[in-house]
Amino acid sequence: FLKEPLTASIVGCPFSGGQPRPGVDQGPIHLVEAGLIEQLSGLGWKVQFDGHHQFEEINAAADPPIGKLKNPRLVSRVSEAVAKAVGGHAKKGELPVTLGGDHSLAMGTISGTLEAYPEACVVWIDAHADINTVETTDSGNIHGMPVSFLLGIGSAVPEFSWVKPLLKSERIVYIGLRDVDAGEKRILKENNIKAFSMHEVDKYGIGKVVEMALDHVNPKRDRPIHLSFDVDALDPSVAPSTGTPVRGGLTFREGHFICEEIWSSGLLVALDLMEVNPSLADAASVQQTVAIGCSLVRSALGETLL
Ligand code: B3U
Ligand code: MN
Ligand code: MN
Repeated sequence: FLKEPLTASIVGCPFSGGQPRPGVDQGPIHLVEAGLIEQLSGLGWKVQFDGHHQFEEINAAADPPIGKLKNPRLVSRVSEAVAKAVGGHAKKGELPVTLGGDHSLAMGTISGTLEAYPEACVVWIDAHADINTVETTDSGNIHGMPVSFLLGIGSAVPEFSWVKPLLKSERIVYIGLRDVDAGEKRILKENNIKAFSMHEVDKYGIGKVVEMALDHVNPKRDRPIHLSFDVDALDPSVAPSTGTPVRGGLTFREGHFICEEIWSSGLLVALDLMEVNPSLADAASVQQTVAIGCSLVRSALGETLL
């Protein structure tokens, strides 16, 4: 699906409005400062990056909650802008690589991908399901909700009417889950959404889990793949600098293996690397998390394959 010369378009999204902890907006800045652009060029990619998105002008001065949802107007406008950016790159046959920022941005990235590739499927790597609806959210943090908006489940919020329910429940699969709210478990069940929790990773091993995940969303291996990677899917000992770390996550190799398998499928059309928060944890942990973020992106773009 990608055009030659292989081009990665970096969509830097310094945004934190989908959750309450400041600092996640600095994630993309740290990833780029750590040398990600040069590293991808070094792999032979043409890399486009003309600075991080500036969301300041999208300043929702008065943005009171809508129901429980926090910063709804801001999150909506920012993710709409991201959808346009990602969709534009994807339509040109480039690979959009979105650096978060919090995971509410995936409402934008996946909308953009589905605009360009309606038949695409989503592989969502996360400790969390991020599928709360207006009805089920307890926190009101929209980074815990993007999947429900993309599926069009739960009651509609007029502010988010630009998000088209283009994602079918059989076209998304999760790997890494271990902190899923009761309401989310019900939604996953009711909508028959396939999810491989850490329990399945332990039981079958990551190789089998990735194979089963792709068999589900992409049985003929002919659909474009959007990989949305929340760094909190990794164990906190591996990636400590993130807003909501949960024990018992993916190892360094399991995380990389997922990226390598998706790359070797030849079907990757969009990548998100989300929730790196450099203001949480000590300097060494920040450096470790940023380095792993870069390394996951490189793996998804073909580094580790011989
Ligand atoms: N499910 C909870 C917690 C959460 C979701 N995503 C993250 N945390 N990172 C919620 O707030 O919806
Ligand atoms: Mn997430
Ligand atoms: Mn998460």
